[in-house]
Amino acid sequence: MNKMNTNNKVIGKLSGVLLFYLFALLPLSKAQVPLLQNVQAYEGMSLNGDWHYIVDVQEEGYYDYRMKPTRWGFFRNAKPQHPEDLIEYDFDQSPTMQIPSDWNTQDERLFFYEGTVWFMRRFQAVPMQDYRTLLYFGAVNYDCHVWVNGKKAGHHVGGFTPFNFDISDLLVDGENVIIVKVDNKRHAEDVPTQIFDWWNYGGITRDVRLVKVTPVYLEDYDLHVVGGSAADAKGKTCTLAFSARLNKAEAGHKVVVSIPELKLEQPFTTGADGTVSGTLKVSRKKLVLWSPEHPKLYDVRLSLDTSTYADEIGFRTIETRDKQILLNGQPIFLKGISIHNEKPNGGGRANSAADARTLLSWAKELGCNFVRLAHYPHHEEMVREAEKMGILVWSEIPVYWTIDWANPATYENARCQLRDMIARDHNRANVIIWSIANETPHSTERDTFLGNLAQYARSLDNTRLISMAMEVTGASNYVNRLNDNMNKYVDVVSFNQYVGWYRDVNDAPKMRWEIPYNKPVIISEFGGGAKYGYHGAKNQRWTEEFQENLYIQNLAMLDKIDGLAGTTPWILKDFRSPRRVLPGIQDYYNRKGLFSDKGEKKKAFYVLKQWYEVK
Ligand code: GCB
Repeated sequence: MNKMNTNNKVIGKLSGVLLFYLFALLPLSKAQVPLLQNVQAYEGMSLNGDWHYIVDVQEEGYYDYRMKPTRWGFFRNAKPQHPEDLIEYDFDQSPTMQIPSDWNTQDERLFFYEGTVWFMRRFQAVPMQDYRTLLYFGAVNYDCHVWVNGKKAGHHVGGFTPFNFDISDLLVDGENVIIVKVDNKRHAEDVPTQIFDWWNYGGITRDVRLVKVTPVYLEDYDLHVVGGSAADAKGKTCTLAFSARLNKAEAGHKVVVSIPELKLEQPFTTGADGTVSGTLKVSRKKLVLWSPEHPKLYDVRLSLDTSTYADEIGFRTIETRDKQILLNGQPIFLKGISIHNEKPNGGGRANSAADARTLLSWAKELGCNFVRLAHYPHHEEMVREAEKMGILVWSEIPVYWTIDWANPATYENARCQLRDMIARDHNRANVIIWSIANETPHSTERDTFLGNLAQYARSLDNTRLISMAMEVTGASNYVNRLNDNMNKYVDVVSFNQYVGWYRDVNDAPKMRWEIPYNKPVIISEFGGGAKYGYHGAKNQRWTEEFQENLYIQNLAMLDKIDGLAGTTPWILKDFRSPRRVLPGIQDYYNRKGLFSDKGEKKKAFYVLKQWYEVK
């Protein structure tokens, strides 16, 4: 018996719960719809598991020999009908790969591969009146086309944000086939661009689900506590702001939000544009605010007409006052660490709550109350687990290094990634910073691009802080000046600096930092490489002692920065990068981790931990 038959049996059982609504005769459309808020609350069926795959180096399954998209592509999942038929592929005879995953660590032939791989799986569907079906992908890196039963469902670009298609009209009664073409080739106009310092893991890297929704559903909702808590603390009541949007502009739908523990329940009725908004009042004494020390989440029920969905939402305020960051009205020092979304043991994309818990528990052990999820939106579970563990989050889009600033399509790509990052996580109390870029070279085009992104982020969410990892533009006489036109758009001024690694560690005590903006400062990166277990003198590069000394010198230097409100050293764990080729030391790992790729602690870990203990 092949593996796909086994899967079909399991799915067949599950399909009893999932019945699909079919409009067999309606015209077929490409059906990407805005991201569904809190997909986890919906009934559905996981499409994780074994998918057949075909490696397609020349995109034989997509283009004809004149490089024109072909009607006869692999998405047809064709089978010979007659003995003489020529069909040069067969998904059912091709190997299977566990999804979600990156192909680089699943098939050793694909370790360095950057190109196209096709995936196929089947599932059973049974038609049912009154529901629609969304096909949801947590993330696919990088460019993907999706077909259901040979018909195009849609196309998506961007490797780290979720997306969903309404595939109701493409489903058939009985066996259905999904085919996904994934291409992770790099291009200068992409986001990220052609070069970046992390592994370009390809594939369907996050969960795939079928999601059952009513024809009119709650596409998005937001619930947060209003205002700075400094102001609220004086009053007797707090205000919670609620807003929601249906997938259709229809008036007269009843939306009820309730928080049983606070005995709050409030109905709203949608206007002609299909939205609602309003406030709920709660006694200040009763409302327990979310904080790292007490990461309180409330069970929240949201109902639309006759359906009810559950979420867990925390309430906190975040604001800046001069050079301070205030959480719930109180100054906070952000004891952070940068993290890549890579598995804790060895490489590979992290793709589960268990991976997230391990990485975050290491950050906790270090004494962190904050993590920088670099350089792209991480798995949703990283954010959710961090929220439960009381860890604040900086979340970022991969506008990294030298983006094609003047290209409108590149801007549109970055804008969509920003939109979907915010769409997914804007109800998570622990997310306090949206970061729009990392180490970008100064130019007028870049300022326009990033200025527009910053304004767009604020228009989507004005309840959080905006930042980006900047660079100091050079030091003369040991004076480092931060001079970036983007200063006016950000709430928090952040920059990366590598004294001790890309310049001499002995410069550290002499360094002065001039940051001419009355805003809090985060050092979003510093650090240096060490190979775990390699010991020697403190001036011997790659030893743990070298890295330890670098941390000692840097922390003493940072302590002198006026307005320092936090730091996220680079980085929690050694991570794979094609730029790091030194044999015997790097072996394709960036070795700046405080933990090795296998999770062993290096000496510098204890230096930072001690510093955080007294911060
Ligand atoms: C940086 C980048 C980061 C690199 C790091 C390094 O400034 O932001 O992505 O991995 O330096 O190790 O050089």
